[in-house]
Amino acid sequence: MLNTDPALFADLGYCLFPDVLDLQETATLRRMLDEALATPLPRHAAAHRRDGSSLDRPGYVGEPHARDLRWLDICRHPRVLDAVAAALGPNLILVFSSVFIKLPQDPTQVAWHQDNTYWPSVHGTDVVTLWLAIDDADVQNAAMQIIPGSHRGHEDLEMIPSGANQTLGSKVATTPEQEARAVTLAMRAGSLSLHDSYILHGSGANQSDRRRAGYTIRYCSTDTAWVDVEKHPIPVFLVRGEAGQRGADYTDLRPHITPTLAIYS
Ligand SMILES: O=C(O)CCC(=O)C(=O)O
Repeated sequence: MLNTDPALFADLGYCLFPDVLDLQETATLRRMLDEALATPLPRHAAAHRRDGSSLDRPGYVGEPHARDLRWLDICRHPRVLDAVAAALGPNLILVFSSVFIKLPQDPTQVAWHQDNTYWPSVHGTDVVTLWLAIDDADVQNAAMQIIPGSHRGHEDLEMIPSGANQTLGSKVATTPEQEARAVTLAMRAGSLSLHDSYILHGSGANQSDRRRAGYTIRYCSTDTAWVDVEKHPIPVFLVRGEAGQRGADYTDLRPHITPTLAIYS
């Protein structure tokens, strides 16, 4: 049985929140993705990665919330933020987002990894990934898998090259015992999961004739975690609560503020 109790998030490292977006909101999100795949989203200055790497590649749309206000709205959606607050508390910054797409019969895999490895500008352990299902996700179309509790101790695990047909260049070596404990985060479109940034997770090949797309949004609690904005490729947005000591580094986008395109310049 998958965990749906946010009170167990700290111990298990993940939690599922069924049906957070309604059918209409989910259909709109799916249309937004179809549009972004047909015509790439704009690259405002704010979406220009300082390391020069590409924002979009096959199976991946990078930082849509820093390129289109409608995607930003999803990251600031009250019910989405309620889910994050249930795990991280009331003071939240939005640090990254991207869409992971697996086309029908797509052989590409996401090897076991910890998210924190990929984010040198993000410091602390109260950091989560929210995975919002744009399409229904299940075992056949490569729903994400996680190993519950593998975040405990918040250790940086050794990375090794991940090999062919992989979305990410590096992976963590896992034991058969760990893999036997993995759970599949199957969910209907409009549902979401949260996972700790140190938990081991990944996804297999899409063995179905159905697409599987998920919108990943990364948040931190300002109580304990912080972002080195000098090294971070996009602006960091305060989306709920208080920013703490580093507030001057973050752009205030709390609920009473209506963002305009100026935040991308
Ligand atoms: O969507 C996937 O298959 C993997 C996503 C992932 O690994 C992540 O968001 O950290």
